[in-house]
Amino acid sequence: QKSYRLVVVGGGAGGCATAAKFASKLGQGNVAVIEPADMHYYQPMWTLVGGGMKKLEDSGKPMSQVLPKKADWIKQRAVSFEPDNNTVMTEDGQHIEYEYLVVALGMQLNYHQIKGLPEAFDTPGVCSNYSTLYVNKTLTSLQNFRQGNALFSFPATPIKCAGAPQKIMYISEEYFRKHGKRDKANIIYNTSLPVIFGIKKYADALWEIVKERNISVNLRHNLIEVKPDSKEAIFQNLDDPEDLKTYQYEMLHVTPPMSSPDVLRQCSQLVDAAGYLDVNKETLQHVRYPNVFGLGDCSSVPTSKTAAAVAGQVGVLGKNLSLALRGEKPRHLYDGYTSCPLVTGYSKCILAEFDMNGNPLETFPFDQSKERRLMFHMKKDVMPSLYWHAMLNGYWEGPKYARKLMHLGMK
Ligand code: FAD
Ligand code: UQ1
Repeated sequence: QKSYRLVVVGGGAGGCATAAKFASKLGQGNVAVIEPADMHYYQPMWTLVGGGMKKLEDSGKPMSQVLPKKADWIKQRAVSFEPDNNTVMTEDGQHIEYEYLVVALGMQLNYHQIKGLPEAFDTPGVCSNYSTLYVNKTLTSLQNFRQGNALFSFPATPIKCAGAPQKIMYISEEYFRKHGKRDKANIIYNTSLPVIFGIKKYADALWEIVKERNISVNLRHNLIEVKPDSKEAIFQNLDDPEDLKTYQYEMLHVTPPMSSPDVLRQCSQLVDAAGYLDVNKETLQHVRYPNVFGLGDCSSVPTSKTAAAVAGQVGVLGKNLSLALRGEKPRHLYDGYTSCPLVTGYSKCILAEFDMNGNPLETFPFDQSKERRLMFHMKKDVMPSLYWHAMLNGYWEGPKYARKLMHLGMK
């Protein structure tokens, strides 16, 4: 049995950044990261991979290169938590004991909840930017597209990066135009949500874009089945569950239902009713176990789940955990900042930034609901280095100070 001052479960965006902060602070042998994956992926790049603007290989680095050298990497899947005994169990039967625990497990993709998946991914035209297994098929589907419906789905669960299901649709629309087959494509966005986007300011801008670009949007439509033999996708009307609608597809981009990871959901002491790690939404400390903190997609914080949100949380969690390690109470508060760069094609982007209450919280002193080339370059060319070099080393805590600086002297 091993014992650490700090154990971090999950070495993704939030776990890696947090481990980096504390591995240097607490020193060799005091911090462990439990993470089974060989590769660490910068997932926000997958939108661009699907559109052929980046390669899948560009989005990943070996886990061994990104996790902090001063932390012990336990290359195992966590299989259960015993918060009353300060212990995490791993798949190979190790009991890892901690003084403090940080949970950063991300989200689980549940493709299997759609009938016909994942098998239909082996057939033409079915793709998904959300997984390394299927993201390359998005570009192939665009290349092989002849004529018919290009369908884009959004599931009836919370998801990470709620803009991504439609970003690839705008990219596809431009792809078809560039390759002379726009008039052969009927582009349809079928979303489970009652809105095109959760924040009105950006939703208004997006409605203008879909109108202008002749894209059909159907609200409250939930993908429940894929029939690859007949190339049909079946959607349920969420306002009238008996009402099922069949759409033929030439291309179908699936955003899967998602949930908190099973390993977490199974530990009732740690989670809320929805299965997410039950933390105080401002301090990120667990509501029942003061030596447990959590951040990122697996937490109950009611903000839109993004890497940008994780960046802000890394700062707050870092400061509060430092206080806790010295026996003091957490007092730093997360403002709910999150951001979604809504890529609308091969050169433009709306940079949505907002807080937990759905109010815009924009960094730049201009209207970010307008499509801009500058924001596209920030997303494509600046963000990846910011992520790999600053964020994962614990140095990027979101654009809070940049925003304050740029808004100096303004209302
Ligand atoms: P993750 O980074 O997903 O890390 C979770 C880690 O936990 C993984 O390394 C996993 O291997 C590990 N793990 C899982 N199970 C176990 C287990 N049992 N034991 C131990 N470890 C385990 N965000 C933005 O800010 N901007 C964007 O433009 C954007 N676009 C996106 C586009 C797509 C297509 C996708 C998929 C995501 C996008 N995101 C974007 C969201 C962003 O990637 C996530 O919000 C972010 O990675 C969340 O960080 P996390 O640390 O919570 O989880
Ligand atoms: C951000 O901080 C971040 O995390 C590294 C992202 O994830 C890739 C983002 O997409 C965005 C937009 C931000 C916010 C950063 C700035 C400079 C506005």
